[in-house]
Amino acid sequence: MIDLYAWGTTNGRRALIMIEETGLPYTLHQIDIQKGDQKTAAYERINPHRKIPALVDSEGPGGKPATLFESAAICFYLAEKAGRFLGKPEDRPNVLKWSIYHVATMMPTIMLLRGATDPAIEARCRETLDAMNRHLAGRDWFAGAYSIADIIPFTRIQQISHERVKVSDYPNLAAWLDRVAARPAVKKAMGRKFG
Ligand SMILES: N[C@@H](CCC(=O)N[C@@H](CS)C(=O)NCC(=O)O)C(=O)O
Repeated sequence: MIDLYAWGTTNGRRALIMIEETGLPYTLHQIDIQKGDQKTAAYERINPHRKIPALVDSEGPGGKPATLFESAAICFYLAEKAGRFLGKPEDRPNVLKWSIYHVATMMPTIMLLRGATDPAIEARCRETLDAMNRHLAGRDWFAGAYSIADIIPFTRIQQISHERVKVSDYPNLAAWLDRVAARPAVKKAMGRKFG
């Protein structure tokens, strides 16, 4: 049995998209971060950092329970468990490098954009979006077939809302966003109501 603890934020929906894509059965536990559900002693035992999402798999490797936090780690774990979305062996290095790029470089940069008026921050964000846009020229997905390298960045790119820095200025990235958004599992996860 898989228990997913989440709320309807970019990080929460990332895990939700991933589990919907795998088709694995799961139970969703809504952790209302506005109410402070993430700060209970019971939840703290699952994630000492008191953030969503988290996942508990009662049948982890070797039949033993596995507990995960960090949405990208949850994506890697579920992809491995389902045996999908990690790419063919020849695509694996690209799945790995783009997944880590999104977590370690793209996300911390794009997160600075919210309400930013500093031209240096805007320039850094444009540089990141431009790198992804150039990579996606002539490609449907980041690394071969649709994979976690597409699932991991989706919610972060989708929530960009800035007066001057716009995804629509990056046509390959915008087209990729539409392709991911059109997937049934993504629609289901994005449409899930919280609260
Ligand atoms: N890097 C973490 C970030 C987790 C995170 O910041 N979660 C936020 C919601 S998106 C949260 O739980 N906030 C509640 C709080 O800070 O108290 C991940 O990807 O899972």
